[in-house]
Amino acid sequence: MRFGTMTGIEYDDFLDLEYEPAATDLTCEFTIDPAADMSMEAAASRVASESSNGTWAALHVDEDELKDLGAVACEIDGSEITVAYPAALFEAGSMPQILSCIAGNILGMKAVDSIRLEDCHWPESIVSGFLGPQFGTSVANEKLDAGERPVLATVPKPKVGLSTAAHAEIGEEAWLGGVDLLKDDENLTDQEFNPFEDRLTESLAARDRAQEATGERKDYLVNVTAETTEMLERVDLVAEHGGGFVMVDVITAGWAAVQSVRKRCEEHGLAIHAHRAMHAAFDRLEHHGVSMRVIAQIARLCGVDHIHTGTAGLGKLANEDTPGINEWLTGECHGLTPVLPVASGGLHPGVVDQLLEALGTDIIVQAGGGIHGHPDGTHAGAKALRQSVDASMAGESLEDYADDHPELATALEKWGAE
Ligand code: CAP
Ligand code: MG
Repeated sequence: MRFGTMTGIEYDDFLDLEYEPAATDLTCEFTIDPAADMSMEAAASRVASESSNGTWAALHVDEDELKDLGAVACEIDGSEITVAYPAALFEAGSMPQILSCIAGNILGMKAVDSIRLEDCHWPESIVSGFLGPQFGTSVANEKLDAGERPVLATVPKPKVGLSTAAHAEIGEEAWLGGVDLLKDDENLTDQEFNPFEDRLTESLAARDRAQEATGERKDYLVNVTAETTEMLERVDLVAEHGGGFVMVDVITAGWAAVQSVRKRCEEHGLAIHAHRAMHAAFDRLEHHGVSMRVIAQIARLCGVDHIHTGTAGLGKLANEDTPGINEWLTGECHGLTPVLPVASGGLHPGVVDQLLEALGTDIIVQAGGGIHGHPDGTHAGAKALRQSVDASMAGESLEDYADDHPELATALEKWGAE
């Protein structure tokens, strides 16, 4: 590579616009806005330097020992730059170590007014260090009976405050009405009003009754998120009590913890549902941070089976339309199992046809308020959601289908069919 000046290793040594990334490199695309006194070239070389093995001062070291570990800023296209990292820079299977390089100090450098990690291209040597998903999209039929339709999930509302009994009862109503999965809300873990183990056992008992009554497999995404040792104990409890899934809030828990949960879930054959609270701290700003696309890639490598990716603009949350994200989650990546995307946030039966049109049917459709806010309650709300999916799968308009499906008719009256 380009080291070898008499003055030591300097920023310039990390820029080489002639360099063609090797198949073994981790290639990252950033959008940058250089500081006022900086050219694109100067800023790009500083990004490559600080995120690999350079620093602000020229270093006088044995260059031969270091030359294979420097990143190269190898392309500048408008405000977009590409940086190629040699795989040897990274510890196999450590997501924290990789992120400390490619999404670390550089996000706060004075050399750039803003910088956003937009996309990564992962080489096989790095991918093979991670477990990846255990089940991924196959949960729809390996653990549930969704067939060709999307998997349906619900999260009881209010988010917190329901007693254990009320929570399990709402779950049972929703399962009986036609959803496959009950999910805890992100801020429900192990509080006094609804302790973890009580909720787990009562909800799984309700699940068993609903399975018996409907003849369909159902399951519970119980939120195990906690300090890591505690979280792993909760994972063990889920297995002990016969659950098939756990839910982890992956960003607040941290990727190292997610990797630990993934290993433990392998022992028990449990699938991992990834909620992504706090992702907007990284991906909401258009010009700074880390894109949801990269967060989804990280989640897949770390081994989650489902992850929330937004609702194609049809829901309640901003910044939820990341083009190509679901394709990346399900596309080929050195043999990684595909992840099932979850559409959630402000969904109701009236938007399901458009949602499936936009995102396809290999997804989880999750609704909280859009089920429990139904004028006739949770059971009717779950039926209405399932009816809207059945109508969409059959290619019928929601309004026509509602003619002889009263629960859907009421939902459309309440929220409209957009
Ligand atoms: C949905 C939800 C989810 C959000 C997360 C909520 O409830 O439970 O946490 O969907 O957003 O509390 O808002 P509603 P995302 O169905 O009642 O909106 O999936 O974008 O990460
Ligand atoms: Mg929630």
